[in-house]
Amino acid sequence: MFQKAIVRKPCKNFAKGITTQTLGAPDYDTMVAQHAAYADALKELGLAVEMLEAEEAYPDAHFVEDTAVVFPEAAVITNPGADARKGEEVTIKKALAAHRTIEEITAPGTVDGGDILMVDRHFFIGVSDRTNMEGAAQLGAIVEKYGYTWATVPVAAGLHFKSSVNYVGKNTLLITETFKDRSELDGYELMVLDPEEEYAGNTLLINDTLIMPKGYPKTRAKLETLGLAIVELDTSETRKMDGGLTCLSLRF
Ligand code: CIR
Repeated sequence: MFQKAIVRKPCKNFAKGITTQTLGAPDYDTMVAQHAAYADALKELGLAVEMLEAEEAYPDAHFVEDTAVVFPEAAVITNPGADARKGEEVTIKKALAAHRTIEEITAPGTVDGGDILMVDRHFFIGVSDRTNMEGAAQLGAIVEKYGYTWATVPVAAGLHFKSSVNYVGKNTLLITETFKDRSELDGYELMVLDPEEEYAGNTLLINDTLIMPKGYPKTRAKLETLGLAIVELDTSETRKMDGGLTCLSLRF
């Protein structure tokens, strides 16, 4: 069960972050409102939410998920894969040190938390443009010390592994078609997204509730078969910057 979350207010500069999307310029006031609604949703699900100050020097710093991998025994501070994002982890390390033993990924290893999916005592480690093999091996060695298993998975599409694969409870992974024949996912039920709704793959399981992006009815219908509560949130501005629901928080 998650009890806490760390989030960070988007900075005024957030539209200068990295993006591959061509959905237009995001609006700051709308982003702040959507971000506040996200924090409120986590609070309504019983989490104590710590909202860090905005970081004007780091336009992507509200995507806190990429800067750490947190599990019950420790928090691994990452070395983010994009040069413009290196340094975001400094304030995250301070915040997490109050809650967990700190471990760290060091250069030349790089890891973005968006590539890391923990399911029970297993870590999927996506190897992507942001997470390299060296970073994956460092993270694997750390989690192994604490008794977890791990496997790397190549990220052939999308920014991060969790852009395409997420755990939605009931032994089920919500995945894009690209991942449907990957042996690393054997042992799980696979719920394959409609190609038009791949963005909704980034659905976030908080205890027994699924938080999904608003406006993906085919995915909602599939998720309803799991029998869990579902909350929809508007993520329009986050999406313009290549982000989704998982990226906006660290849960533990
Ligand atoms: C980036 O390209 O790094 C940000 N604009 C988006 C990061 C999204 N993070 C995530 O999916 N975990």
